[in-house]
Amino acid sequence: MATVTDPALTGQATAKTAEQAGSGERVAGAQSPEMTDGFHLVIDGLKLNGVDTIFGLPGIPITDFTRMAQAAGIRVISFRHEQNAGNAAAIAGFLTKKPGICLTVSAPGFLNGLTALANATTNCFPMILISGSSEREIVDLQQGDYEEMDQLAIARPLCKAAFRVLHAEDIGVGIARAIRAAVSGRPGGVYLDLPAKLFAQTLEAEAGRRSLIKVVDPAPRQLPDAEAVKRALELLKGAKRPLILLGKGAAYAQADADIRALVERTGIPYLPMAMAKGLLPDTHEQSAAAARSYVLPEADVVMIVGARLNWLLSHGKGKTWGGKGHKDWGGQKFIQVDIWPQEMDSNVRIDAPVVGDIGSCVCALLAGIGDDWARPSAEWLGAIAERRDKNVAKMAETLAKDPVPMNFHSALAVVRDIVRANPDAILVNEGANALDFTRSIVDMYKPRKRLDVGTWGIMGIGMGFSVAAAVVSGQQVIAIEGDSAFGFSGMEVETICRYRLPVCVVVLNNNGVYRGTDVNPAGGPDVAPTVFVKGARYEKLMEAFGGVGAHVTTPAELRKAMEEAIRSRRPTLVNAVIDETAGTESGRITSLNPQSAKKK
Ligand SMILES: Cc1ncc(C[n+]2csc(CCOP(=O)(O)OP(=O)(O)O)c2C)c(N)n1
Ligand SMILES: [Mg+2]
Repeated sequence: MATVTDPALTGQATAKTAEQAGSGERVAGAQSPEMTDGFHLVIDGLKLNGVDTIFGLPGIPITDFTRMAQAAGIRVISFRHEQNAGNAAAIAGFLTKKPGICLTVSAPGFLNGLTALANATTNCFPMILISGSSEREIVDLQQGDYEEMDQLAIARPLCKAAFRVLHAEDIGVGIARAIRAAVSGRPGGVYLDLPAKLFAQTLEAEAGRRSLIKVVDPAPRQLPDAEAVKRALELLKGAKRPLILLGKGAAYAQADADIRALVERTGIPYLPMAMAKGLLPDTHEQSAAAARSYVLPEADVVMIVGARLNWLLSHGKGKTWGGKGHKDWGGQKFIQVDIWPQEMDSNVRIDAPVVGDIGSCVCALLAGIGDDWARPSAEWLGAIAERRDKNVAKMAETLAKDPVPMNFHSALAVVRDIVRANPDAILVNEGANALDFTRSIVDMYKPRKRLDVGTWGIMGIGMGFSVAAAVVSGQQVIAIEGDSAFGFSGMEVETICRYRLPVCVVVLNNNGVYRGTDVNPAGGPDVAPTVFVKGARYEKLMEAFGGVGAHVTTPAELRKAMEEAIRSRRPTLVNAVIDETAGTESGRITSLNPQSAKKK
């Protein structure tokens, strides 16, 4: 007898007969070959490669796909906007070293997901954006199909690789190529285009099974050259004022113990980039974070591990690094550890490039360091400690104040305590002042616990990152959000409530972008472009979907609301009203705003 159960509903992805697959005439049961189709081959191909979660948003042509994937045991997390699903996939990729999958409909859904794909590529997060698309021949002749768009061409310049599958027989190869492209070498975003017609194509199940590929060793280790390691260690050994810079590539590598050993066995002071915070606890005695403006120009040899000398590090030159003018180099020599050879010399000369995956490189460096490495001079360490202690004491004084109204510092002093008491919680952070103050005030204690706006300083990652962090880790998530930043993805509080995720969102509400005090220079009825509705009740958004809302105006109230959120693990939004005059333009990057030549 032919199988009559709908495979989609039994969780068995490939159990179709020719008649179910729509081959027309009823075939004599025993002889009819088991059939499969594009839907099931994609699901089987993903499952074969360990994909257990898809972040997406249904619609033509992928609605049935989401149902079948769920029936087949894949967790399908459905969002309210594709950009948030894309951001979720990207950060799932960062946290797990496996490509995060985002699934969208054609044209507008695809475009909504594309910002996240481009952002993932910029940040070296492995993700695959899978979008349904319209019919090739109609798109190519521009005959006006439903949601017509040449998606592959549009995606290609914005991601690491882009593929399209036209035949069911090629689904296995398409998925394998997408996975390899996303996670091997320098990770990034990959686009996989699946035209509507592909899903319904049928194939004999056995042939389908044989066409799938389980990718062997998707991110092969890349061992550094022994000469390169030797060159780097010689340079480091000769340093008088060495410094180590850790980037999010180092966090991604999941080589936590070796990275810590490298820092501790050399005794070299280190600076963590924002998402590398917690690789070693921020309270570590070798952290030079509180003396950043001293160590960057003063260091003579800097070893960069999984970070890039981009704008976030002032391109490795200019005044920040002790150069006279903004294009002038300081006197440092650089060792750079990175998987991508072309990263070297991107901004300044790299004297000792070490190319390979971070884990292998750090391992090789450790082997070369041995046990008798001479620690940096007491003079260098002492000078750093002096500045650090002074800055820490100054900050402690500011944090101890209890101004009315509450400001960034007094609110974040509470968040700092809560994170210290819950070091496994994942902190998501976006905004301008809300970002900068959180990064400098809130210490992280464990690797990959701080997720933020990354290389682009992009707003809108908040709720997508929060959902994914909770889903893939099961840990409590604390999202510290500027009120503007929150607005970019705020509707996903419904998603947080729907999946009952342990996410505590804290909106640092200063009534606007940077602050809430700007006035309309023309004096008309419109408020200034940076100003929002005063006293907005963001907490009610969470309440609307069954979560917990809290409106707080003091540090004590904030502490109570956050503690309760963490104790209950219920979706919570704390609307923390802070002084609307407290922020500065663009936070710490005011200087990037162009100045008008015309006098005001
Ligand atoms: C996608 C995107 N759009 C716009 C911006 C510009 N931008 C930078 S920070 C920010 C919001 C700052 O306000 P808020 O989140 O309330 O933080 P605050 O400084 O007030 O604490 C905006 C709109 C951006 N970085 N990304
Ligand atoms: Mg604000």
